[in-house]
Amino acid sequence: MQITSTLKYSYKQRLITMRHSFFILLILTVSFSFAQNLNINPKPQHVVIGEYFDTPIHFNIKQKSTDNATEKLLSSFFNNDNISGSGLSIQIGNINDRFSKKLKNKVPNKAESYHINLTKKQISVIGRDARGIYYGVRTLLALLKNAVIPIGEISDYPDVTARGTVEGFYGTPWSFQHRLRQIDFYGENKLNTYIYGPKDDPYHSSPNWRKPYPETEAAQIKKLINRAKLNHVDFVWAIHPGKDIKWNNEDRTALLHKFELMYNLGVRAYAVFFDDISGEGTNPNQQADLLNFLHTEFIKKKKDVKPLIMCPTEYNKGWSKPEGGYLETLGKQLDPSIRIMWTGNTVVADVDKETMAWINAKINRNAFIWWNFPVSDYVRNHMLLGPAYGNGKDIAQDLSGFVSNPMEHAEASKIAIYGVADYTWNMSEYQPENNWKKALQVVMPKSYKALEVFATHNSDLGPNGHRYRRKESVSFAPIADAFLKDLKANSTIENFETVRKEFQAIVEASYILLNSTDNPLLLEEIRPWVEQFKLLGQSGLAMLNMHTALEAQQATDFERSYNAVKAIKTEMYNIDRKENQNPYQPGIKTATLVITPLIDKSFVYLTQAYNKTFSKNLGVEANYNPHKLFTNIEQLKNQQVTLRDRTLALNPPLEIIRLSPQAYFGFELQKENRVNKLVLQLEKSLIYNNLTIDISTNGKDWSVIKTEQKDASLQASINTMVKYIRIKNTTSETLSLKIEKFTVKIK
Ligand code: LOG
Repeated sequence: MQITSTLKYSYKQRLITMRHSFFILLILTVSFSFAQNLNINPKPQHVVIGEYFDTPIHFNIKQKSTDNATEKLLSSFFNNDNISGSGLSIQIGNINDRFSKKLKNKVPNKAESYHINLTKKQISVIGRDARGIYYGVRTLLALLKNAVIPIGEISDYPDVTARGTVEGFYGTPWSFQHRLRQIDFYGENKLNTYIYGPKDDPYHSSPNWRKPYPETEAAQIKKLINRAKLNHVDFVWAIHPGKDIKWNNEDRTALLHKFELMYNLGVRAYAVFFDDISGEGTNPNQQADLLNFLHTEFIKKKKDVKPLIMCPTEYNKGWSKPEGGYLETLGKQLDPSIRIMWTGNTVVADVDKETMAWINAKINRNAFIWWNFPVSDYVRNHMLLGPAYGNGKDIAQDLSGFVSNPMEHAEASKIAIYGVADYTWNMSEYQPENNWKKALQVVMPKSYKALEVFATHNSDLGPNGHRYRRKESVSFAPIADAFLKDLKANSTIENFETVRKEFQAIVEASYILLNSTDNPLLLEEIRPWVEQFKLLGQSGLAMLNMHTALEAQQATDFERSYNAVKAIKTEMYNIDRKENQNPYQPGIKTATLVITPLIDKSFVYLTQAYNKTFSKNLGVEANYNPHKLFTNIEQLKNQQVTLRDRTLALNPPLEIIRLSPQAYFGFELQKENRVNKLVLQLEKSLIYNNLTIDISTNGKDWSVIKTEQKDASLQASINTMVKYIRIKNTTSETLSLKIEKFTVKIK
């Protein structure tokens, strides 16, 4: 009996369990697919929803404990047209408000969290704190924009405490208008941090960090802070005093005074950056001392100011001196509340569990990640429009913050920032590609398909000093490979039509973008690249015509298409010489990883095949740079050199370069060449006397040449045949230098 009943029981139990799990499975499937379609960025942590009902026209809103920001947000949606006493009841408030009594246990016990309960009769939005309410309302409004509302619940909170951006790049700082748009975008996507630290704002860095902002700039900062408040974004004002700071009372007071001035403008969160400096300012004991002073004399006294954030001088593992000391000193001495930034294993890097374990152990706290993506200040001729990917999805517990350093192109940077919002909110579920596709729709609601074609082929950086690369043209790459293989094997090109369609798509997408109206500011930023992209597509089509003509043995057709490719290349060259003429990486490069090499290689191959068949001698010269960098400095090894109008230039690195004794950098020419004027310009001219300029024809026997100091630069008139030319540290000490310009003229 006993046994039977157990059996019966367990059978029944099993049935129940089976039914139960079927039910759960159903809910999961529904909620999963629905959560996918909820179209909420960042993706909420927990969503359980079943069926849904039509979104009503009228709502009856009751709000408690909402702040200014939330009220303003609500009034952007609810107005006299859709508010009515008989409408769908919506209650909004925090865990202490009476209406939330039954539901408050469902609000996750985390900062900035919220819970939304949705029934046909009523929607409740409960936030743990003011920001939680605000985020709950953000989610609510996203739901109400759809034609149907789900029944169920959403419990949500961010994984990372501080999430956002650091405007920390070199180059033209964002405009006031762009900054306003950025801050709104952060609010929309639940990012809570904007660190203001553009390297080229004179009042952020030396020597003007001591001075107050002029009236216009001050007024704008005030407005930005107000806008940030309305979006629940912390406006963190950063100062970069390390280039010329003196460790004395006068400068300490000057810093405190500047903090006070910024406080008066409304700043309630501060950062101090010591990156990319040399000399006095790099001393960790002094840095810690100063920050602790600011902590006690300012942060603690004010009471309404957030903990300090600092960027160390050794801000990545590659630069932390092997003998150690710097980071450990900060770790030990800095007040535990002060957050320390970190870019990872190198300047530009993606971070993972190991990265975090290494740095966190050194600094006795969780590092605050400064992610150098999509910043393009060291590859200014490229547009970085690909997905934000590569960081570990298991490091949420190891961070005190995560901010992205974007491009000087604010609007274009939103594509990556949209991803950062999702990644930092719900890390383990982050899907870079899906997120990226949604981001394209957000920045260009109408022309997003054209933008996708463009962005697909404009994401890599090309070779660069930081060795950071991104995937590009991912699904097209194997097609391009197969095309070239068939072409070279002289066999039928299987992918011909697919390649033609891609070139066609490139041309069409470019026309659509160039004439799009859905985001004029974005178009303004990308326009020269799109023009270049259009021409590239057209050159691809002409290249294919060369192939068709060759197959058909049509010499006239072949030569016309050949000339067309060359003419289009000339047009592209002209754009490259006209647009975006910055002194670092001037010009406009597009689709450099897959499409451009495909066209260039095919062009050469087809021309050679034609020359052979028709005994002709059409040129295939590509205009590439045959000269190389010549150095024994690891930090510089991947830095690129550019040849323009017979001037060979080292692309100036943005960071401080360390030259140990005997270290050198210079050029190796393709062959012996008459070389003329050499110019070396460093940020600090004091150390020119410690350097020699040597030349050689074989790389073994060197002669030192005469130099002169002129216009704050070191110059030499060489006027002789050389193959190697180098700048060398002849002292017995390591020199730190910031190279602003290094060029030689080649005859
Ligand atoms: C600078 C930053 C610059 C970035 C990329 C940090 C902490 N500092 O090499 O201003 O935008 O790299 O070039 C940096 O990353 N120096």
